[in-house]
Amino acid sequence: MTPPDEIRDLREQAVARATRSLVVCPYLTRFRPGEPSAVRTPEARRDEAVGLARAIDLNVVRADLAPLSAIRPATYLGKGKVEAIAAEVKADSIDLIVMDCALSPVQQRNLERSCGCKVIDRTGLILEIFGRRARTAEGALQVELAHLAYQRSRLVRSWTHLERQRGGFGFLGGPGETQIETDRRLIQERMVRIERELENVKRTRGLHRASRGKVPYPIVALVGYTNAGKSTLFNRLTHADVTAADMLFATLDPTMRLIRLPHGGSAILSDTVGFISDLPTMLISAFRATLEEVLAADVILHVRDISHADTEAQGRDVEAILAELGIADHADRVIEVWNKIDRLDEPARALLAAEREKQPKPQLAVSAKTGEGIDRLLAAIEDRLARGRALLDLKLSAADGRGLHWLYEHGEVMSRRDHDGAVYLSVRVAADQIERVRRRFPSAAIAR
Ligand SMILES: Nc1nc2c(ncn2[C@@H]2O[C@H](COP(=O)(O)OP(=O)(O)OP(=O)(O)O)[C@@H](O)[C@H]2O)c(=O)[nH]1
Ligand SMILES: [Mg+2]
Repeated sequence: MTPPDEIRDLREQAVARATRSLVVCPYLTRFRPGEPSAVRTPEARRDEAVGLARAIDLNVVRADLAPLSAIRPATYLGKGKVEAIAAEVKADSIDLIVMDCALSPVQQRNLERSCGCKVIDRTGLILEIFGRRARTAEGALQVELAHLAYQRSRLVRSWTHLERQRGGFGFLGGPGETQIETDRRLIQERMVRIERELENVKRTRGLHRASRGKVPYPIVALVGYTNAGKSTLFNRLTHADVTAADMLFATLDPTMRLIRLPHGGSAILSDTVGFISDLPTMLISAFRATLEEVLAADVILHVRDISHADTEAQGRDVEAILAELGIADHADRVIEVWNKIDRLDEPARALLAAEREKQPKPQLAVSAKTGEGIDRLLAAIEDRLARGRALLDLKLSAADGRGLHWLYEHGEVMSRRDHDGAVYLSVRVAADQIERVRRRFPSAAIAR
């Protein structure tokens, strides 16, 4: 992190900590079948909303549930509830209300008027978090694009300005941030310019990848609900030191590292942004390019916090987002990683084992924290990568240094025996390399 970033972070943190916030979680009391979030309890949703508010250091003074029989077009909440909140705002000197729902611009403005303080909705909050976390030029551009799309959808007086800044959109106010009215045309122009810039960034990155393409490592991608333990697992597998924190959306920008597989092969592991229920669609589309690239991986590890009360709902939310990104057709590439088993006691583990028996999908239970199950996970990754590849048995002269070198470069040497001036190898190669190997080493025979 560069020093100016650090200063900005500290400033934003200080402003946020001084922002007395009220989290309000409206939920419909009528059950709506087919709604994925319906499986969560209102309390669980409230805890998550508080986690989101804390992710940008807001001082959460209270968190209220707001049961509703119907959504009011003007204020979202009913009149009585709005009055009660207005009284709370006064009594507790609240500066900001976080509404854990999607508000229309009119609802937002009306609530602000009635309650006498700023109001943001779930989308606004998530955008703010993403803005804070973006560290790369690409991440910042994608977040800005998403934010502009959000603004365009409202076109009301906004607290943001069109000056480019890394992220912090300044809904909390702060020095140097002016409130200006923006119009559709300005936003549109800015969006077009950002899209062009993103193209450039992508092209440069594409070049990097092209040079990396000479080393044909398979890609293994981590995906999962925010806070599931992706970065912790990334660190465990790569011996790296990526930020892992008990914080929603700790990671935003993709990170890649080489991992070693049990038989000496290598793969590139990528860590990326986590998902959440009701992830704003503008964020999905802004991050689509990055996500799609990550998800073009050979193996996708869907990391789940199996110790979380909402683990099922979280798993389903992630699957829904993957489906939206077109991954559903490639379900055979996905391995579920049931993480945090160290948090389960014996009876819970027994239940989990029984549950795993019933699962049609491949899954492995691990603890990224203690390392339990990690060897099995690596073996499973290796096994999955081996599909579509062949194991060849070869005999080379020990003097054929170049041939040996070529095999180590292009294949995965599973075993080697040196005997009487000859080298016996079992080498795993990609399907499209088999013919090449056979031409070069006519003795090569498919072992399995
Ligand atoms: N007990 C236990 N805690 C874990 C385990 N794996 C991760 N955690 C904790 O869970 C929290 C979230 O971990 P991260 O690795 O940051 O999660 P993430 O999926 O990268 O989260 P985002 O980047 O926010 O999407 C941290 O406090 C970790 O220490 C585990 O196996 N066991
Ligand atoms: Mg992370």
